[in-house]
Parts: sequence; C-alpha cells; structure tokens
Amino acid sequence: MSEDTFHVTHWAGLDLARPQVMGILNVTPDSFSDGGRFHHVDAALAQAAALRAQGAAIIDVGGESTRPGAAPVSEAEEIDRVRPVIEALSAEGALVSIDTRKPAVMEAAAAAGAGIINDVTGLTGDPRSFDTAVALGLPLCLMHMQGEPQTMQADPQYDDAPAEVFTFLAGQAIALMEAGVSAEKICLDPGIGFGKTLEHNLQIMARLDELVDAGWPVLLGASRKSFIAKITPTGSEERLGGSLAAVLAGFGAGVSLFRVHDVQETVQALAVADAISEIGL
Ligand code: 7PM
Repeated sequence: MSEDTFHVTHWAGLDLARPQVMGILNVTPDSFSDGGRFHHVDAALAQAAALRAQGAAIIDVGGESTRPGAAPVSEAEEIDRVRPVIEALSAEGALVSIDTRKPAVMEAAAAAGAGIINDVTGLTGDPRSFDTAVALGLPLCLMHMQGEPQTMQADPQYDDAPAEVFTFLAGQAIALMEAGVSAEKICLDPGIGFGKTLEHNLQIMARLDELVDAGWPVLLGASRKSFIAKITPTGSEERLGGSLAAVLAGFGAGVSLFRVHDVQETVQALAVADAISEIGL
C-alpha cells in the first residue's frame, strides 16, 4: 500500500479485521419491521439483550422512523423515546449507536452513554449537526441520502449513483478530518434505499469496493429493505435470504460493518464467509 493511502483497522473500539454486526433496535411506535412492539423500554431492553446474545457488537437505537412518508417526530419526543434505553444499555456495557439527524438528540444520547453517532443525513440534516458531532468527539457513521425521507423515493436522479454517493461521503469525511476528527472515528455508509431506485441500489452494491478503497471503514444497511422485494416480491418479514445475499456481497467487497435486523443469521453467514476467506487458496 502506498504512503498516501490509509486503511482504518479499528473503529469505535472494534477490530475490523473481522466483520462486525450492528443490531437494529427501533424505539418508534411505527417502525415497519417491529410494528411498534418494542417501543416500551422493557421490551426494547429485552430485544437488545437478544441482539447482543446473538453477536451484535453495536446496538443501533433509533427513535425516529425514516420510512418514506413517515410523520416527523419532535426533538423532545425523540429524546424521550431513546434516552432511557441508551442509559440502561450503556450501564450494561453495551456499545450503543444513536440513529438520529438531530443535534439535540446527538447531545442527549452522548450524555446518556451512546458511543457512536449514526446520522442518515451524513451530518447535513441540520446546520448544527456537523459542529455538534465534532464537539462530541464520538465515532461517527455518515450515511448518504438524496432528498428527504418524505419524498426521497419519488424520482431519485443520478448520472452515476455510486460515484456521486461515494464522492459525497468522502467529502464529508475529509471535512471532518479538516475539523480535527481522526480517520479512525469515521465510518461511511452508502444509504441503501435512501433516495435510490432499484438500479441505483444495485449499482452501489456492485461497486462497494471503490468506497472500501477510499480507506475509511464502510457500513452496509440493506436488511429487509424494499429493493429485495423489487427483485423477488416478499413482505418485510420475509427478506432474510435477500438480506444475507447483500451482506455477503458487501463482505466480498471489503465492507466491515453490517446493520441488520436478523443478527444471529447474519453473524453465522459472516462467520462462514470469513472462515472461507481466511483459509486462503
Ligand atoms: C422505516 C424505513 C424504518 C426505513 C426504518 C428504515 C439505515 C440507517 C436506517 C442504513 C444507517 C431501515 C431504515 N437505515 N442507518 N438507518 N444505514 N447507517 O431500514 O442503511 O432500518 S432506517
């Protein structure tokens, strides 16, 4: 590897020599996969314990549904939903990421013990997000989204989706590094399903090696997303096979982190894929 390239080997204390799994914990009353069953704190904590027991290295706590067309959630309501869950999980020693695009939620989550900020707007969702994230000093996951959740799937447009998505992400990462954030704190995510057609999503997944080659850790979130149903029609609870196929494609391209609902199955698939890649030829 030449001197002007870098490759981050650890992020948020995790060893990226092995694939790492982020388990999804929605604390929204309207989330599409959990059907609101886990919006009470006790139920959320039980679900988080199961995800951790299955091998999730990170629990991603989200209090705002970013579903296309979803109703916006107030800052206070989002904080009320996530704070007790983050406090309890971090007291148990779990590594928690906060899935939010609101600076006040980032601050409240960090104070409650969150160890990672996961922002689906790549820190562009609010004028204060970038400076807030820099000041908090936590590891960051920056995701790409075109448009706004309410309307992003109406008519997504790119000349070259992978190039435009990867250029945006690298630009945000470089801006963070210029603001004093080390490369070791930055993870990049192409944002499958966020302002992208099926073709855009497939082009991005087919070219993930280019994003990996930029040097920052890459996270892929394809779990149960609707692109799977556009290829092979299925309800949102019946997309495990398609979700695992996306995970394995990402693993082959060098993706380090996988944000999923089905932690046990994903950990098993990645363990087998990793064992095959480790044995060599
Ligand atoms: C409804 C629709 C509820 C869509 C939830 C979603 C990602 C994320 C989400 C992702 C990162 C989901 C999404 N997706 N954060 N947050 N990457 N970093 O399908 O792909 O879980 S919310």
